[in-house]
Amino acid sequence: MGTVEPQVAQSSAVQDVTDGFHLVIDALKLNDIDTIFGLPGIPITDFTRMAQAAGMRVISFRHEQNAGNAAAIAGFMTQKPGICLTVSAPGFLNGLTALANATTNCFPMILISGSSEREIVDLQQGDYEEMDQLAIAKPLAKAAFRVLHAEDIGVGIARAIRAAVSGRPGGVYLDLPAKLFAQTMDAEASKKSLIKVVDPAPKQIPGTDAVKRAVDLLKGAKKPLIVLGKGAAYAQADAEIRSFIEKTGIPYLPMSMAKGLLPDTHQQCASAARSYVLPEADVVMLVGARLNWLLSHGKGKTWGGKGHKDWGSQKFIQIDISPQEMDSNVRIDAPLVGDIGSCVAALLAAIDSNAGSNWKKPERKNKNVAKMAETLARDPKPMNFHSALNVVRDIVKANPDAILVNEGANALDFTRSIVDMYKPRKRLDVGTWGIMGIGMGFSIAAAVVSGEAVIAIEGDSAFGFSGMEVETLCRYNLPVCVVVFNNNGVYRGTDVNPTGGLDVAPTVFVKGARYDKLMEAFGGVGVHATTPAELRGAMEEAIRSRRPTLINAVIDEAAGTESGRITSLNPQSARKK
Ligand code: ADP
Ligand code: TZD
Repeated sequence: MGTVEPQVAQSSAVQDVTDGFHLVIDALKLNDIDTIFGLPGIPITDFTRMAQAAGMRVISFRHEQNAGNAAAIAGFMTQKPGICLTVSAPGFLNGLTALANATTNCFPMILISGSSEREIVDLQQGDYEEMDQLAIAKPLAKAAFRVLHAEDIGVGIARAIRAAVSGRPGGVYLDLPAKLFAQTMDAEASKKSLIKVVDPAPKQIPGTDAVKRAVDLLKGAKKPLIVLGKGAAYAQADAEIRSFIEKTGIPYLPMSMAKGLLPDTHQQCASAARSYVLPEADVVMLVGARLNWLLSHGKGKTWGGKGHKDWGSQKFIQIDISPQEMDSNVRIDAPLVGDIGSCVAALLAAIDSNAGSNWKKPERKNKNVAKMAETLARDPKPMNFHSALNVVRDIVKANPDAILVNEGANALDFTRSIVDMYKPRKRLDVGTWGIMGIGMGFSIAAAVVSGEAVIAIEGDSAFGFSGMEVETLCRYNLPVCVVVFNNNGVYRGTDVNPTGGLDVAPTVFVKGARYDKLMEAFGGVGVHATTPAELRGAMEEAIRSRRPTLINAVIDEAAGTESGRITSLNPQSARKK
């Protein structure tokens, strides 16, 4: 007994004090954040251990950019900010690309980086991994904060959460200096200092005049069209959006990550007649989609304008939570500022007519669908994008809950147009920047957050940016089936060095590479597939077994085109040859 008593006394004394490590963990948990994507090292290694000990899911990556991409897409899928945790300077910089990409795509995430000693950093005296991270993050993030004192951790986390998810979501940087983690604080006082954020993303109700303006425009329209963007997918107003579209009968075009918000096979889906409906429409309602390059800035030939800068004759209604988005490219005749759920509900209550009935029967669409079916049915040797994607299309149809991650150029464009999606937020891809490298980070987060099977369709170049994370897939035994469309290079594998020198052309990789062996190296399943039948068998088995799988799908190296669908964005010199 004599030896026990002092121990009890000692531990109760320790319990009265907490530290920065535990306060950050408590603040996150208090706000229902249960997962951290990161990579350990000074000064956050113990933090990762303590977070795991406290019951959080800590997913460790091989490179911070992939952890950051995981956090960003977790934010998109759940409306809670995804957390990425890194070490100072180089780890922070590795995570920063993902943070900037999240901000660009309106995904809520928080990049938490440990940082070196302020006194030394600010005097530039050469500390270990010295960098003024806050200053560097600011222009690339929606908001950036630093916490210097343990008693401010509660406020710091609360501000970061609000900044990430309220209004237009985005990436937030939170700088936590090494010394902060070690600071101690009275446990009772520390509890009171934490904040559980109430209503982090408040509804924004549109004005009644703005709703009327939009309804009037729609009622007067002869050929209205709805464009659904990834903001509409993010908003999780799936039922309201579907009701509005079906009640009005208006055809709709889903942007890439809005595919599946309504099934792509829906009779009002105009994807297969995109080049027909955009110039034909007289009123276009944008729902969570920006008129950026992906929509040709709302003008030019795509929209029926004569020259590439000429406006078509459409009038625009735009639903967006960001008032500054309006008029960014062309005039917005009826801006509807608010959250998509509230805006669509208001429109639904105000509209009675079947505004979409003036469109002709969808002959164009049916013709294009028939043409595509013919192309998909061919069985060329070697396999090309179409014959391989015919398989993927069937597998996704049979497994509509599976999440499809997609990157590459041709591998991206063909997958987007060939593979139908059936449910909301099931397609995750390169987004607004067309960034390569999201593949494994998105796949890991999608599997961790949803528990569903993930299918990643990857160009061989695209895969290389995050390929080392197949070890992470194996380590956490995630149900991810990676399909590498291997055509021996960037876009294709047929370029030659014009000098006849020994170096291959800049776009060409090692011929006949076996990406499947990479997965086998870590205990996952690797398959080498040269025919659609082999690909089908391997994908079916991967979905069934839920084991991490990588299928090296050999694609005709001549099949791809330069930059896929966006060849025209490559600058062409005006110099006469
Ligand atoms: P896409 O690339 O699919 O066309 P964008 O990323 O360009 O989509 O556009 C998404 C838009 O959605 C952004 O302008 C953003 O402000 C908006 N947005 C995001 N969440 C909401 C929301 N809950 N309510 C209204 N607008 C939203
Ligand atoms: N670096 C980053 C970060 N993002 C990019 N988008 C690029 C480079 C340029 N790029 C593209 O836009 S697509 C692509 C690159 C390198 C790869 C295309 O080759 P792939 O796909 O093998 O992934 P396909 O199917 O062969 O076209």
